[in-house]
Amino acid sequence: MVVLPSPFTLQSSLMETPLEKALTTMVTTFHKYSGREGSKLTLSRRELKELIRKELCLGEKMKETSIDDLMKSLDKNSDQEIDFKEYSVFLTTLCMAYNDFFLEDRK
Ligand SMILES: [Ca+2]
Repeated sequence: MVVLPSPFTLQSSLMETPLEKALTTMVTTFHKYSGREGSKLTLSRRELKELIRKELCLGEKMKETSIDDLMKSLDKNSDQEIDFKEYSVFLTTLCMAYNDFFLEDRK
């Protein structure tokens, strides 16, 4: 396993780069919603729905059934909660989609 320095030890000496800001946003956005009800370290269906609706443009267009389907596909251990690892798979999927749009755009 690769051992990385803690971002908090680096923070004092350096300005955050855009990529580091993006990482911070990905982490803090999770915790902004995960702390609302139940376990503070996981997203319930309601918390996931809020996050998608408020933080992603596509969320406004998503139907309840689509959110249910998304929840089911992300909830790998079927505990009805989205933990950080499951959330990071969701972000990776979004990231890949953004990359596809980016590549499509450059054609
Ligand atoms: Ca889960």
